[in-house]
Amino acid sequence: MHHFTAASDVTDLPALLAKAARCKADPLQWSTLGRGKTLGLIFFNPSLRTRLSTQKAAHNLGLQCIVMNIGTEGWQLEFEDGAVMNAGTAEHVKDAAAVMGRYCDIIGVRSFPGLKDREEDYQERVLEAFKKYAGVPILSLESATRHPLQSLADLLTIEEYKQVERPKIVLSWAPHPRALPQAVANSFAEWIRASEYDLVITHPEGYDLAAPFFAGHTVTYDQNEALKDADFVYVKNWSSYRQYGQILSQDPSWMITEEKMALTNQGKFMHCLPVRRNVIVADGVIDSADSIVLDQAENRTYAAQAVLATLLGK
Ligand code: AN0
Ligand code: CP
Repeated sequence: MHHFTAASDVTDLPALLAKAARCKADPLQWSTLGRGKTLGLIFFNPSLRTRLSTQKAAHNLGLQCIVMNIGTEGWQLEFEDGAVMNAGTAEHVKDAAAVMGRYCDIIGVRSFPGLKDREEDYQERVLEAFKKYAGVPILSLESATRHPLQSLADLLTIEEYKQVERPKIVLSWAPHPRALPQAVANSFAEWIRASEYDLVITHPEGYDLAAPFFAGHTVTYDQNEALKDADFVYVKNWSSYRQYGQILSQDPSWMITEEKMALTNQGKFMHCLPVRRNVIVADGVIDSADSIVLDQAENRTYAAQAVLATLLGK
């Protein structure tokens, strides 16, 4: 594995999950693996979990970490090849990424989509530029279209809680007042496929994910039908892919309530956080014994640790 930006970067997913579980069982077992090496984490967007869990994972491996809020504290970057830079942008990503590659052995990048230009977002312009110019492995901290560290932690959590070999896993859209990326939902669907589980995706009309992400999964506009007998209910808002970046529905009946969870097989409630309480999910659900959101957040550390260890050659 050279970069970690999508499920397809992983050659042996069961082995990576096993490695994450080993990291959780004994977090300091490879505490000198990263000695003398530097992980750079750069953020074009806010973060709580990704920022803290990835730093904690680095600490557990003896890896030094430097963090920069590049979106607010860095020079405004140019991404256009051959641009005449006589306007707003102060530095070309060609130079910025190459410089960071001289300071860091691995670079983590968080870069959300603009949600205006679908082609530009789905080409992963920022992530691809860092891959091209940094000269070191690139770790996605959530890109325009994917959030692989989240998905790996989600899978680890499902492995911990599943009671049958092939649990019923549901991904449900829920309402949100702002336009959010499709990245978490895309990635969850992609990683569930990579682990050869079945997935039922439910959302209102117009919210279909891009075809490569929902391919092979069941899609229904009937949320109650989807929730029936579910073992895991993964909830997330995303904006429309088809009418790109738009909010087509704020229908409050899609919020996950105790009544809806009663349709499931005492299903576990999952969300990547941050979550808007009583918009996405009722307090009674997220605060219930069947909510595993804190386990997901905790597992972010061990997902990141397994990935960093792999990038360091372990
Ligand atoms: C982001 C998103 O939906 O992609 C980050 C989630 C981990 N969420 C928000 O912006 C609220
Ligand atoms: N789940 C997640 O990635 O959270 P942050 O945006 O706070 O990092």
